[in-house]
Amino acid sequence: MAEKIAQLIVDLEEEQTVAAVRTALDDGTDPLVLVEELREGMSEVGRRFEEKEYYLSELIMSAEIFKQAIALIEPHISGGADMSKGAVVIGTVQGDIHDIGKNIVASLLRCEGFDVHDLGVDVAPAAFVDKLKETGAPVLALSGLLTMAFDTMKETVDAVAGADLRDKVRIIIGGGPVNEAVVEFTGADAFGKDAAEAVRLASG
Ligand code: B12
Repeated sequence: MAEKIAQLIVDLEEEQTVAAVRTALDDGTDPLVLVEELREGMSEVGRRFEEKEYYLSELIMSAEIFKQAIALIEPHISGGADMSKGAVVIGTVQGDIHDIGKNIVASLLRCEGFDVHDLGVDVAPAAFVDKLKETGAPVLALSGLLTMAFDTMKETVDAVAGADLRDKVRIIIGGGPVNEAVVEFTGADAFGKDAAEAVRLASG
């Protein structure tokens, strides 16, 4: 079953993907297995885009299907969470609107008991700082997939420092091209390759 869901999203079968996710949830399938399936499907869509087998319209379509599917799954993974692990502020940095990976990270953090404040996409450095002040969150998670996002990640880290919060907030970053060099460039504390690493890093 699960394998079929990844293939359905790759084939851009909107109704069938949503129906298959619904059925799997009703059958008691672990929601995290379904999230992983969707992620695999999106990775394949990304690969096809890069190989020029798919165009922008297919990307947008797959992202739309992903959003509908994750909206069905999310209540099943956040419902029982006790939020005892502390607060995390998360968002995609300014100038970047990619949010599929960020949403997976937010979902898994919620599932693991974090109180997640998701600011969405194209988030200005000042908005991250305001949310950190409001919530007192000790962890800031920044996502970005565009190379130009590295600059805004750095600006965001600088803004946190400028607000005298740097020693109180652990800043973790991620998104397709992010690596150790980006950690150094931005002044963040660490980067994670996937949502499981995000959970590990947020746990300190
Ligand atoms: C889907 C997609 C889109 C969708 C986005 C839909 C959405 N709602 O997100 C749409 C079609 C809208 C889009 C638009 C654009 N895109 Co685009 N897009 C992609 C694509 C194919 C897949 C990205 C994706 O969702 N991957 C799947 C997720 C699950 O992976 P992920 O994001 O990396 O997240 C995982 C990890 O990185 C990690 N993670 C993520 N965030 C965080 C945060 C923390 C703290 C941690 C620890 C971990 C973590 O965990 C996640 C789960 O495992 C990539 C190509 C690719 N193969 O990556 C191009 C890509 C990122 N896009 C690209 C471009 C250029 C654009 C556009 C500028 C295109 C255009 N000409 O208009 C616009 C961007 C406009 C903007 N201002 O942002 C380029 C970027 C090139 C660059 N180096 O800058 C890429 C690489 C494609 C390419 N090869 O050219 N895109």
